[in-house]
Amino acid sequence: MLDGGLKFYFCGSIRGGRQLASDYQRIIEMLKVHGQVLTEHLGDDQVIETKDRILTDVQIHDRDMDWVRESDLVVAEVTIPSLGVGYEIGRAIELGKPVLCLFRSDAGYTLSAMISGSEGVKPLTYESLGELPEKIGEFISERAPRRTS
Ligand code: 6K6
Repeated sequence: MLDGGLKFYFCGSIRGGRQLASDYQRIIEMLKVHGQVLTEHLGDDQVIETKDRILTDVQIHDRDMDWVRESDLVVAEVTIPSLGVGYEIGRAIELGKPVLCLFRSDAGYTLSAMISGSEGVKPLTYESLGELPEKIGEFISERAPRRTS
């Protein structure tokens, strides 16, 4: 682990649809057991509706990309198709970030081949949130950057 603990960038749909917002909140809580979540607001409709609404799209994009650069690991909930989440995943791969993509099998969506077929991501299909703490722990053990000193 790096000095100061792990930093996660969590991705989840906003303009793509907020039907799974409460699940995003649960996943963010699971990540917080292991470190800091830079995008904690993604589980909270009220913060998104108020605080982020006052930012321009350019400010949102630039702030979020700074956080992707700062993060050690990216965890994306990809069940609801979202252009923003797909974009963040692609940029994170190019930046060499480990990316875990969580896809819920029973929600009636189909995952894009550009995510499930990408070598740059670890895809994980799940049926219930209860499966995730263990799987997230495994991803962190396998892929988290380690202190060299
Ligand atoms: C509120 C209502 C509409 O727009 C807002 C404020 N927008 C955003 N605030 C924070 N992060 C955002 C915003 N729009 C996109 N993002 C980033 O893209 C988040 O990190 C999400 O992971 C992803 C969501 O993309 P869309 O395409 O579903 O919005």
